[in-house]
Amino acid sequence: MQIEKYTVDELNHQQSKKHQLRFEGIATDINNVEEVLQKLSVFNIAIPSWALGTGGTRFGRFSGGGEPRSLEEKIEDVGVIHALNKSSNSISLHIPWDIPDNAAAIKALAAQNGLHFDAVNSNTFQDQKDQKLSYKFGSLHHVDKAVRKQAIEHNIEVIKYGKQLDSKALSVWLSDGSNFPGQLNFRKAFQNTLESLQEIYAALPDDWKVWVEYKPYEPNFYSTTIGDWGQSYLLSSKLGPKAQTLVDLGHHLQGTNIEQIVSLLLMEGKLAGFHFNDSKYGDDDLTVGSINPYQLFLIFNELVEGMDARGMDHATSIGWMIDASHNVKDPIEDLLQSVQAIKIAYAQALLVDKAALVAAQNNNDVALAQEILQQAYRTDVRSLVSEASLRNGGALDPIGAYRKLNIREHLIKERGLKTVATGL
Ligand SMILES: [Mn+2]
Repeated sequence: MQIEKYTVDELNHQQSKKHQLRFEGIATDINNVEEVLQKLSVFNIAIPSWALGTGGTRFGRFSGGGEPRSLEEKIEDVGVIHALNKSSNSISLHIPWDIPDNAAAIKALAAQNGLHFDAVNSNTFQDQKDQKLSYKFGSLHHVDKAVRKQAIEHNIEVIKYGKQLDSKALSVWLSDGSNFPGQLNFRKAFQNTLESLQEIYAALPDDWKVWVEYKPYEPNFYSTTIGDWGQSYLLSSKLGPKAQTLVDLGHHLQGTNIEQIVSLLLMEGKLAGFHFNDSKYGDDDLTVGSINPYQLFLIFNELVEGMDARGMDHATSIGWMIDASHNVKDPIEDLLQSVQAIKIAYAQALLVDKAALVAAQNNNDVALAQEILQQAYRTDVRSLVSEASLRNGGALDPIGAYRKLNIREHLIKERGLKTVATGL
């Protein structure tokens, strides 16, 4: 379904007095408010095609009504999100879950919704129907060269689909690892992975990147062949300038200082981008900002500082994407909440008084340094995010608008109550 802009404008109009008061309150406090608004309005976060259906666990899956039944309907759902928040102008496809049979038609549909295609994601962590060899014991690291070859060819095929859609990056996450000590020779597994990735790298177009994602455990519970940022960085360094490390917030052990990892990857020009989510225990795939919004802010503080230090464009020089999948929420509401949380953290990071922070650091004034960070973090920036959305033609309150416009009811009417999104 398409959202008529006048319906969003009407809702904005109803809330405009209250918004104006809040916005003016904060705007007078910020010296460079127009610059902050400009940065917020060009900042977009990609939506993965697998996040539009209700996720499941190994214990079960409880689908919601009106889930997208095809790639076309997934694109329409991202179109709904983007029409409301004007901050989700791209979609990231997972192959083979979402193979574009007719790339030209798919591209045209995306363009109608104001969307383009972000990174394409390969999948060698499952066996597909009619697949010749199994990935039970891994893919790019496999002891059998024939399995590695099959996985390499799959990745090259994913690049082919991505080229048809004007994607510019291949995102690789491997579940390759071992469940028990002795199962695997770590060095050989790493070398096999490197050699496989080198073949994939050779097939990348000149203006493409390959993003190497890491994860400490699950589905393997003793070792993962690309288990942390060091292993990913080692691979991406050996591969060359088109390879970079992808940080997924949920792919860290508890207590890991993710902001420090981000800072150093940025320093080395090796930060590919982000998969945003939140977690309490592990790779929980919870809504961004729902558990630890302060950590998200601290990460954005390093991102802004590090990108500015290298003269990078905040909006375009790094891949920004949500990677989450929920069991109980309406996926569109969850994604709207996630994008808002990201924009709030980004806005807060833009408010950090950098000169004062540098001075406090140079004076070893620990208390003042903390005050400066928390001054920004404790600022209620929601009206700034709303103002940026309003100026872009989006809703002041995207999730409120989604509910008031009864979009899920419309989708259920159109698609049925018992639909299951493909892929998950
Ligand atoms: Mn991820």
